[in-house]
Amino acid sequence: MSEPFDTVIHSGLIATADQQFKGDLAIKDGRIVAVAEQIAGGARRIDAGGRIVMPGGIEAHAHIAQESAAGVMTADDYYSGSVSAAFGGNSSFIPFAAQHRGQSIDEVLANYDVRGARSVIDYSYHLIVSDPTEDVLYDQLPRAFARGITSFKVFTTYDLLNLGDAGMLDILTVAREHGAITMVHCENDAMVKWMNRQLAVRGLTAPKYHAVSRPALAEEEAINRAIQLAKLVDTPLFIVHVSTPGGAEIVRREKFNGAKLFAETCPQYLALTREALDRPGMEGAKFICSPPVRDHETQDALWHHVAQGTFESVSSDHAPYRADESGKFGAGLDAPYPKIANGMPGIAMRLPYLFSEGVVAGRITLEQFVALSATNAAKTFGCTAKGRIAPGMDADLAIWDPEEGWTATLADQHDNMDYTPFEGMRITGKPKLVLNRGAVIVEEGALKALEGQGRFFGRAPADLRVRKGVALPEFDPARNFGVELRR
Ligand code: DUC
Ligand code: ZN
Ligand code: ZN
Repeated sequence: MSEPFDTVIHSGLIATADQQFKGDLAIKDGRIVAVAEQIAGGARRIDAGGRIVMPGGIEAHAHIAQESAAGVMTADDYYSGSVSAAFGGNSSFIPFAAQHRGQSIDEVLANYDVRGARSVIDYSYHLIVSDPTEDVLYDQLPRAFARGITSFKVFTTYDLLNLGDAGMLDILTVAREHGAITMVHCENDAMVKWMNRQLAVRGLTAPKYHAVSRPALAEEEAINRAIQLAKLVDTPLFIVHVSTPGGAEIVRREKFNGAKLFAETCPQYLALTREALDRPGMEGAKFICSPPVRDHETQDALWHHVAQGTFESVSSDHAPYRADESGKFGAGLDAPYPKIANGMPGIAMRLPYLFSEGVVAGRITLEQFVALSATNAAKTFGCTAKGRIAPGMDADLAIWDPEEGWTATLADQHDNMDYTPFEGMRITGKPKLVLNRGAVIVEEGALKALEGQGRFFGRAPADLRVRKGVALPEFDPARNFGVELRR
């Protein structure tokens, strides 16, 4: 009789978002086909040796082979970015495909399809929409959606990206018609510009003033506004990179009240403070990201929200700009902070950091770690074959040694960067074996995958089963004008 399984992973502690149990799992043709206490056979048998077997991470926020609005290209392309992600325990990722003003969505996606073809792990895209013309809204976005690109990101700030409230309502309405989820970067543009002017006239332009220029209030105001706009249109919203307790509190309250709302925070807001921006010379520029990293009270409060379920995911927001003229310092080695590229790398550190400071430090459970790493992102972004360990799912898996202690260095990142903001951090726990659709892609610190081995995956609408929405009386036909919400 021919061997029914390609691979059996045995003697592991299988961890899902709901439970952990000792068991085996079997893989055939890239999919999980059995999960049981003991499974015999398998053309290849992998001994997990009691280590954790969990879904491979799904990185839902990364900037890969992406030009910023100012024209600066990220240091990582889909090869280096996906390799770095894989070393960090991820089996798939969803970077952004960014529209710049004047570009059609079809042109954007054609460009990213060429870039994405180099990935070693499975990938999809969130679209960034910066130029919502009639054609984009009613012809191109629906076409992208039909391809399984079911998430559109917008901004409330940056002159070349900010759509304004009315533009955002237009996108939200199109998203509603098609079942897409709108992601939003929330900072009050006028507050940031006003702060920039206050600092500039006083000559305060060193990196540390970046953190001063973007107050918590600016984020909180914009989060609240974006949520109210999405409630008006009654459509799902995802708040990216929440960096403030006030913002997280608004998210928690609105979710509790039923809004179709999802959110993430990122390791940098849990791990770093604005003191990092005050390092000597221009070192602080390495820690410039928006919204900015803040203070210890913020870290404690955000960890509390992570543990209490305010956030679906902890995402890296990997935005790799090297600390040279190709990245951070395109405007000069002593550029004022508003001209320094925004963002920091971290795709390989997201899961080790979250495991170490979350699970090992006792802040979250192993099940929460799985949910925050993969399962919730799969539900939110419609990755229907990923993020869970169950028969029929893609065999996207990571085997973790929960005890290995190590110190983070640039070499561990396997990216194209010249620094890691996590340099020197002590970490407990490491992904030892990572699989994507049954193929081993990283094993004991060695890359096993080939360039281009990853596949594009289309996605479904968000899982809204526990997000019913908030019915507005203005759109209740029985009470008002029989008005049905349309574009
Ligand atoms: N927003 C992001 O999501 N990433 C990098 C910079 C930014 O402003
Ligand atoms: Zn952003
Ligand atoms: Zn980002």
